[in-house]
Amino acid sequence: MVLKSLSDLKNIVAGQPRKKLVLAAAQDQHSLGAVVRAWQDNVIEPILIGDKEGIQNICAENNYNISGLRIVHEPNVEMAVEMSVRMVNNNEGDVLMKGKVGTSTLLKCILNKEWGLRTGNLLSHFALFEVETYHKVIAVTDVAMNIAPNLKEKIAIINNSVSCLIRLGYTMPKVAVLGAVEMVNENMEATLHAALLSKMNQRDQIRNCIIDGPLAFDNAVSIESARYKGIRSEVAGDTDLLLMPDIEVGNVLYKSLVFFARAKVASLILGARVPIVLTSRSDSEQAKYDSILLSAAASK
Ligand code: COD
Repeated sequence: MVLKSLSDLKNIVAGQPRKKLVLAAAQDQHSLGAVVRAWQDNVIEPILIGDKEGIQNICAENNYNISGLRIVHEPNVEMAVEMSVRMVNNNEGDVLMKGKVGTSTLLKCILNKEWGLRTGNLLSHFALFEVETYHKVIAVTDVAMNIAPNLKEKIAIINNSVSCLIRLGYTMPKVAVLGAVEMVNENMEATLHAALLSKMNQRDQIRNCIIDGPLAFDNAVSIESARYKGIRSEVAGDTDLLLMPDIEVGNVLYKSLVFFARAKVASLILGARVPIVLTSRSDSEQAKYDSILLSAAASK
């Protein structure tokens, strides 16, 4: 099974029990809009932590009906985030979501050694895109958390993403490790990592997926381009997951897909005790809603 569109996520969560979602610093219009919609669709049971008056004003102005929803009043943003993370740590939530708070504030709380959501695994960001010019949904990692992952970290990032794809119903997702070129160049570290990751996959040191690389972006997503360059690969042109060399390449690709290609996106932080919805402020309400669906589909 592969996802053809982000709306397929709805079929995965249909009939599952509602997941408890804790919205940290909930006084944010797009986040509240997405959460209320997912609540009305029976996907989640939200708990809103933040400035109660701010939350109620936003909901009143936008006609979001929140009667019956649990709101915990904590006007201080840092305290609201800490309280949210502690609740999830205490098994009171299945999913954590970022509201009106900076990304690094939330990430630092999640990484807190005493009351955060670490598991011993590397945490990594995972984004799923629906883009008209590709024949299925394509996942991209890591575009927002790990800045310049080394080889060991790239293995953990692949494992987090492959586990997530398998929970969504994939078997043996195809992973393209990106470089600027498809040949190994000893001066380009990304190509060296790619070759090692491919070999480790062939030797079953990285399992449950098919890895190939280095692949340049064109031959990762276009079979014509791969054929033209004479590349024989099971992954080329049919990639399910693109592994980025670093956060800059990843973040620029993410934003290019959204702003130039009008792609739809859903994203999560993986590797913590629960999936974390951490969309950026510029993401639409639809992206936040689709990310909530993804978190519900990915949570155990
Ligand atoms: N997974 C697990 N543990 C981690 C991770 C990770 N990905 N990153 C750091 N840790 C642990 C370290 O082992 C250490 O124990 C502790 O956390 C602190 O590590 P530092 O000092 O490297 O971490 P910080 O707090 O300075 O930075 C962690 C961030 C995630 C905030 C940092 O990596 C970062 O700023 N990433 C980019 C975030 C960003 O700006 N994204 C763009 C959004 S659009």
